[in-house]
Amino acid sequence: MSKKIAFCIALAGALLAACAGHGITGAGNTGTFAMPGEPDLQVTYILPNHKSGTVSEELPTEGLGTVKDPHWQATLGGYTQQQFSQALGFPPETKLIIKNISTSHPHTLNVVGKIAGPPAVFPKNPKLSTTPSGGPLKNGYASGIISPGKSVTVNLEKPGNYLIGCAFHYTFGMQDVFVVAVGATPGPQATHPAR
Ligand SMILES: [Cu+2]
Repeated sequence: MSKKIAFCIALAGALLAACAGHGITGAGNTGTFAMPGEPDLQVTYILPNHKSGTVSEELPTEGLGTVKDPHWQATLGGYTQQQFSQALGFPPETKLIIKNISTSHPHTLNVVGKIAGPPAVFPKNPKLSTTPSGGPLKNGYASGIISPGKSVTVNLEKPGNYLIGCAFHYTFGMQDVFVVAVGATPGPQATHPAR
């Protein structure tokens, strides 16, 4: 066996060990380790990215519309993962892109609260920050101001039902439910955009 082949086998084994040791709950997907018997050789590994998804946002009156969601027993609007406003659903460990599809208004995505289940009752006047909170989607998360056409990325980690809204347009109908759960799917869409 040539030295090169032996090295490759060792590398593959080390990578497998690193992958197996990584588990499915880790937040990071890169790391460094030393090769056995080769203390000067550092190997950096990059595991495949987590699943990704995209949420688009804009005012209901800009085109997304509003939907009376029968499951959540609430009027939802301003956010979609398909075409028109809907409750959002993604599995944990999703790398989520939040895209402002408006051509003229800045928007945000803030987590207003966490609920056990329906009905979704939105607080009247929550204090919603326009300063980015950083960190994963959780109670108190704030995307910060997203300019028209721009995006921010957030990781989904903890399962839950989150009430979300826009810091600028919460009272203009930008209120939604965001479900993070294994097998979560989006809710029914607004049937036509409000203009
Ligand atoms: Cu907004």
